[in-house]
Amino acid sequence: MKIAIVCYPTFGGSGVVATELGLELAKRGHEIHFITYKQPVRLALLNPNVFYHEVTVPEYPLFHYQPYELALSSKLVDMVKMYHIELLHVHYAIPHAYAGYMAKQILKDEGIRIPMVTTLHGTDITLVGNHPNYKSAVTFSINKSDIVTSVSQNLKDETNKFFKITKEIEVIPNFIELDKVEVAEGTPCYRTLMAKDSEKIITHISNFRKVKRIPDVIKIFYAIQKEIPAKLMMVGEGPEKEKAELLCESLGILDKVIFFGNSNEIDKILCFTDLFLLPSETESFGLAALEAMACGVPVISSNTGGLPEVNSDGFSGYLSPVGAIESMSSNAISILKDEATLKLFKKNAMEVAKRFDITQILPMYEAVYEKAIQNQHNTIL
Ligand code: GMT
Repeated sequence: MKIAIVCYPTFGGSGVVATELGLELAKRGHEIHFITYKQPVRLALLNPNVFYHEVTVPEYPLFHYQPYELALSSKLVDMVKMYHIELLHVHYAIPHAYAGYMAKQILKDEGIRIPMVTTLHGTDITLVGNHPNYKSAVTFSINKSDIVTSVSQNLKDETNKFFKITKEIEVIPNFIELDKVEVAEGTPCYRTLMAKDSEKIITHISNFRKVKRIPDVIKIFYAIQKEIPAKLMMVGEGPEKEKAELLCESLGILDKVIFFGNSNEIDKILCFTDLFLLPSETESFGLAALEAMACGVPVISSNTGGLPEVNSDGFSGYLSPVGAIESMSSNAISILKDEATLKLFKKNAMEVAKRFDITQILPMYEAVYEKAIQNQHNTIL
């Protein structure tokens, strides 16, 4: 199939999922065209089936806001015609589903029918899309998609609760490419670079937005290091980072916390990690938690959104109510306190991650694409 994938190219779950999905589809022989404003961070172009088309928005002094949706719609139309693309897969409703719908309409006017699959990722529904300024356009573009998928059952339920959705939403969970995870037995882990043998390594990875509850991460670590020698790896960039550094300083733990910034070496960091913290306010899925689990890292998380569908309470880690710092800290300590317990949780985490291996999930997307194309074909007939 010839598929156009529209996504956000930045560090962040939806862009990562879209990129990894496209690359895997390309490996299976599909022709994949990424269409976005910047080359996605995890996109490797050395594959004859992978194309990248940049959307540029010409600046004009009259515009206070540059019309990205317009440029994206036009680019989609042009690329569909030029490369004979058969299907649009847009990740994140805002504004991609809206721009995709416009492209479909323009193409229809020229006698070209193309189906659109929209994948909902979370913040496009729970945080941004729900805002009254966006709601009607988001509802419209979801309902006008040919097939809608969501990354968790919880996100499907939330979408149906907050929007008047007339379409059935199919749940296709996020995935991990277990083959690629560099923690195979015997791989060097460079643990000694980051901590002493006696210290446990705790990690948090996110885009440091308010929704990630960064102060909770630090407070949980503060409680852990009082009981167990430990270091905290803070990976990512975002608006809460500066405050996080100040909080570490005021708690007197700055020497135990390493702020990495954005990293393309997540697997390497997870390789020497003992425990992952994700106390988010909401999380439609929690891809970062799954990536940790795939590297055999147990997860202490909140029990919000889709996290209970990923992290198995008392098995791959523990779940606590949002903001329950004490419970998260004592659960973390209970995992880290002896080697046997830690080893068991590590093994369990990897076992749960196996359910989300790309080899299980990718055929679900292929089936959805085939259905969308077939339905389109039947409508024309
Ligand atoms: O919250 C983020 O880290 C970014 C955000 C995004 O839109 O890229 O992530 C959302 O999509 C991810 C991939 O499906 C999910 O794993 C995250 O849970 C979800 N974030 C939220 O729901 C807050």
